[in-house]
Amino acid sequence: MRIDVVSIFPSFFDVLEVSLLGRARGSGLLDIGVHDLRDHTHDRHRTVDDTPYGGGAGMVMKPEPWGEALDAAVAGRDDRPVIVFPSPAGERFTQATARELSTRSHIVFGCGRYEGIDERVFDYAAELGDVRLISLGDYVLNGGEVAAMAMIEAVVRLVPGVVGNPASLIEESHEDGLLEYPSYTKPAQWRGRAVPDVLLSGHHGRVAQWRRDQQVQRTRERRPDLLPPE
Ligand code: 6GU
Repeated sequence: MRIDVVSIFPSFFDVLEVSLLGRARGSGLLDIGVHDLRDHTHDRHRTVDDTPYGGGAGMVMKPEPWGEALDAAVAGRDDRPVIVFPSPAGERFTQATARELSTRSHIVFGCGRYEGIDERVFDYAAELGDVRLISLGDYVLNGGEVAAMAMIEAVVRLVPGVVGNPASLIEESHEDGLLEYPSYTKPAQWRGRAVPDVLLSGHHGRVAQWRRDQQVQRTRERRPDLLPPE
């Protein structure tokens, strides 16, 4: 998988060198390019934004640097990319979105500031790839960088070979529509707190039933919106 990121804060993405993603990059499963939007400006001040036509608060990102940066992000490739613009005004990002994106060979993330990018950029981007505006949730971040990072991690760990044990991908929260069951390890007693007896019983059927019950109970308490209406 190839990922290109366009941002005015390219150093945010230095952290992609470490951990799971760093290993994926080292192993050749993942190739990431980070592009500084300001490298595609041509004025002395490297200007990326301007006041909005029609007035109003805040600044809007200018189209010309975005056009050049997106051209650079797709240059030399013959596969049609998906171009993701992280935006609080987008569709919600879910595990299903992550699964879909994990099947693509090339993803471009265009990280704008939350006030917005000139609307014509999205229209132009649709000539280069399949455009998606995607939001992490109903709250506002200053820019798309942190959101893109979260999406990259959620997507890349689903690429075959990136997570060492594929079984750990199947049992986790949101893959079966329920929250994860609680986990315990040794010691069996810790600071007056015991591990539930059923987990020490060695009875696989009862363990499985208990875990399923815990998943349903937790989901009902914490995320009733995930359950079918009663
Ligand atoms: Cl994707 N971007 C911004 N700027 N804020 C957000 C978001 C994205 N998702 C939730 N809040």
